[in-house]
Amino acid sequence: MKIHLLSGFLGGGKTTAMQAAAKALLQHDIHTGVITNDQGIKLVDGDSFKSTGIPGRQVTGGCFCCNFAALDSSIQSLVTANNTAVIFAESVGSCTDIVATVVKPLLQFYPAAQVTISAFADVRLLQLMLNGGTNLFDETVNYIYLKQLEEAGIIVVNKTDLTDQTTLAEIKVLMQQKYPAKIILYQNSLDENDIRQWIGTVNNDHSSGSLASLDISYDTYAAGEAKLGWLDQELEIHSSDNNALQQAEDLVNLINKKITGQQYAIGHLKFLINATDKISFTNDKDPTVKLKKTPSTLATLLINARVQTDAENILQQVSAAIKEIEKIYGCKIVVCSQSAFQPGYPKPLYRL
Ligand SMILES: Nc1nc2c(ncn2[C@@H]2O[C@H](COP(=O)(O)OP(=O)(O)O)[C@@H](O)[C@H]2O)c(=O)[nH]1
Ligand SMILES: [Mg+2]
Repeated sequence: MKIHLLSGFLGGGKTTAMQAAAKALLQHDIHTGVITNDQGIKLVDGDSFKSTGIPGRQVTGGCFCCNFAALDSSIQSLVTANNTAVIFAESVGSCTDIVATVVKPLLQFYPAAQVTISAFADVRLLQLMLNGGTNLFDETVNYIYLKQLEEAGIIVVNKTDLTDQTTLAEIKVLMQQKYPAKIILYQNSLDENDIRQWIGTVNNDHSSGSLASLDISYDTYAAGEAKLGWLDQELEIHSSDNNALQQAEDLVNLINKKITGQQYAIGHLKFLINATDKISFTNDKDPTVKLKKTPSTLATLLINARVQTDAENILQQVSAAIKEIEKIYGCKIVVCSQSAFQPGYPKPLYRL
């Protein structure tokens, strides 16, 4: 069995890459599955995987390290149900210390398994981090970001299509200086050839047994996680004029506008409409989104927001956006479930 872990900060492109890789392997009849992970419970990524047909499990309510038993049972469940030979498992984007708390325990539980760890980094945020950190995020959040890169055997500098050749050349020099011993890939995860190259790289990587556990301050790590607010909300939009999808689209764009308007740094802001259409905003100035719309009296919307501010502040912005859309359109928006919190102090089950 192969277990390929994906780590790296929120919005780096983990889900995109693992979905593309799983799809590619399944097309070659290789039994592949994915495991998603989050501090929340209602997840855009987990739900959107259901509509892709890729066998998947979710570890919710905390990171892999604090929920190792749930990760283990997800692995076993995939193997029992689908005879899975290759598993991609994506850890929460605010989580680090994966080598000590996940890779090493996995190697003990599954000594015959190949375990790899790839840290994904959005090239644009990476550029800021390499140039002395960014004041976009708190320095404790920057600490987590750099620890994620430090411990991984493979670093995927992702979204290379969103930068220019000169900047990329500068980043390559800086990365080579900072991480001379690591395998570094420069990748566009929307490109099948790049995904094939990443699959080839993880396939051939047998170095995880020699990866070192991090020297890390859990107090700083916990402080960084606590800077990020988490809001998950399930909504129903009831439209008497058959315009529910237009209202969902406007609501999504308005929430993004309000949160960026407050200058809160976005880890990720994800939406799932009618359990199938996924919309994602990260830290750059993402454009507004346009959906294909059919007349409909009802639309469902799942919101996952991971943003650097108190969860209460995110909730306030979302609630204000809901009220505005209701007023403009005369529609009714019902909050079906809601969870707003800051992640707690990380308490790994194992640390080796
Ligand atoms: N242009 C571009 N966009 C990407 C790439 N990889 C991911 N994305 C987008 O970046 C956003 C965040 O990606 P996601 O996979 O959800 O990141 P995660 O939080 O690390 O799982 C999504 O809108 C993706 O479509 C890439 O290589 N190029
Ligand atoms: Mg993800």
